[in-house]
Amino acid sequence: MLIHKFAMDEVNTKLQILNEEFQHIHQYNPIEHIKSRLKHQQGIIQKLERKGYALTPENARRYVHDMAGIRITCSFTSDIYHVLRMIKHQRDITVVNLKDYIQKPKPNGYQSLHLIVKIPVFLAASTEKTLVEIQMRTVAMDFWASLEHKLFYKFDQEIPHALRKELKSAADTMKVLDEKMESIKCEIDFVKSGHTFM
Ligand code: 0O2
Repeated sequence: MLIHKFAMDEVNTKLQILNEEFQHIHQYNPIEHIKSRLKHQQGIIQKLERKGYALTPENARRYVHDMAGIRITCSFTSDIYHVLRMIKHQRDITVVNLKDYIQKPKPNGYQSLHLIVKIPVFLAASTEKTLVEIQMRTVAMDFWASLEHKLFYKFDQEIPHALRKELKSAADTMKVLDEKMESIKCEIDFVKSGHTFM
């Protein structure tokens, strides 16, 4: 797991640099919080079992791409795509997979942008290209996903139908709220750039 920790630390440092540089230039932080975690052994076993692979270290390396995971929370949806562009510009990072559950939410209402990136970790005697999962969400998406995640485990992975319907309705409200906040931000940016409303 050490190599995944190193890769996660590298990506974390990059994100902090990008956020601070952006703050310095634009007096604004696109990133609200960053959380990171290494997947527990139990989580790795569950993922291999769910995907139907034998429990071997080779299969873990080959099929579990979120051993190192970073979650970025942003205020606005546009910030998520801004951070995505900044990540794509990093010459030593390769985006190997991108799932946009914001453009295309999951049927239960889940929204987030998921990236799997590859980053070289320079060790004393070798360079190891290592995968890190990055999930990006707005504060509202994160609120929804945390609650849904808790209920998923509380109800032993089978959330009752009535609650699922309520969660879907909350996800629709969350989308409307994010769109409203984005439009207020556009109006503020418009005024800050010296324009006035008619
Ligand atoms: P944990 O405990 O968060 O680590 P993959 O397993 O990545 O090969 P999958 O399942 O299609 O393939 O990946 P996807 O859709 O990119 O989702 C991976 C992670 O996104 C999950 O990790 C969750 O963290 C999060 N996620 C995806 N769908 C949902 C959802 O409906 N609700 C919530 N709350 N989170 C979701 P893990 O490993 O499943 O769990």
